[in-house]
Amino acid sequence: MAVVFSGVQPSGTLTLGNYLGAIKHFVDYQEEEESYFCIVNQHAITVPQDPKQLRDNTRSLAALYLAVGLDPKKTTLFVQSEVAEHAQLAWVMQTISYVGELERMTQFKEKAQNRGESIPAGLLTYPPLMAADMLLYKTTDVPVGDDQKQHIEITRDLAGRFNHRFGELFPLPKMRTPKVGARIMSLQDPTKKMSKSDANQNATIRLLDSEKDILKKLKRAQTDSDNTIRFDKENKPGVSNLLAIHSLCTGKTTEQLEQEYMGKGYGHLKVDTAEAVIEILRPIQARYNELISTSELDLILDEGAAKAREVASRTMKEVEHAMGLRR
Ligand code: AQP
Repeated sequence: MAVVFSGVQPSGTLTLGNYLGAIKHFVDYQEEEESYFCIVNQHAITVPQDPKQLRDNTRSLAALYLAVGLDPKKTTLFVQSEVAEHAQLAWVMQTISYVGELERMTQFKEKAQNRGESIPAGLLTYPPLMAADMLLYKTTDVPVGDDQKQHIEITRDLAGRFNHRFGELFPLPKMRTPKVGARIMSLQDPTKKMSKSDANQNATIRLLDSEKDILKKLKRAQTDSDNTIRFDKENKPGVSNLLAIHSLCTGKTTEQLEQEYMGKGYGHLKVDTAEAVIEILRPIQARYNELISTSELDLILDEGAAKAREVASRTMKEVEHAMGLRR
């Protein structure tokens, strides 16, 4: 039986990258027998967060999950910190993780940069927490963008290590990335992924941006000086990123777009890409605005946490039995 799990950090308003690379696809996966979509707020606190902002972002992310089409009748939507077993299993996973393998993680190296003596230990132990998230539900499939490859690999290593030492308990989860859109790039530096915590506001399109802002940001997107519209990630990363976004929002292939824009300037591509993004986001924003201040949102999250707890506490008992932590 397939069990699907994925999470998003409430570390800022979601970007078009989070949407096209991950949550857009969650809607298809909710048709599987069992699926869990989590707001991973304990991951978010591995870097400093303002408490009020974190609370607001958590609520906002829950409303966005629903606005893109997740249906609480089909799937379990919940907040990580409301299911205590995540932190419990994360501790167990830390005890079987090696400092060396955690220090080699790209995300750790990037986020720990320039912090001198003040690197939060949670940045290092982020992967065992992420492994716990998936393993608690005996997850088989994880829909994520391709920046998460290393995290899925280490989860598989930890699951295998646990099974080897304490007996077969966890399936090894498989990563599921979309063929196109697995990595949407920054609009200001197209060699870097679009990221919700990017300080440069022009680098990201956020799912709640106004139409005016979307147009402005796309008009300012970095391209190149060669003025031909061609999909070539290596040599033309900015133009290729625009073509990928356009293609994902309209359903046209990048080859069709190359034909359509032959002989036209970058300005045309930018404006049309903005229109395509606005079209995709319009119904999501409308639904979001209906949901954000309703108590229905809290009810859904309460019920989701209760459902998740049932499964998570069962797994945690099995883990503790296997390890000799229960009398
Ligand atoms: N640029 C991207 N293109 C495609 N997919 C992406 N994802 C993130 N950025 C892109 C996917 O979105 C999901 C949720 O990500 P996350 O919240 O767990 O954290 P992240 O990957 O670290 O995303 P951000 O936006 O870069 O957050 P910050 O800035 O807080 O670190 C994941 O499935 C991810 O692959």
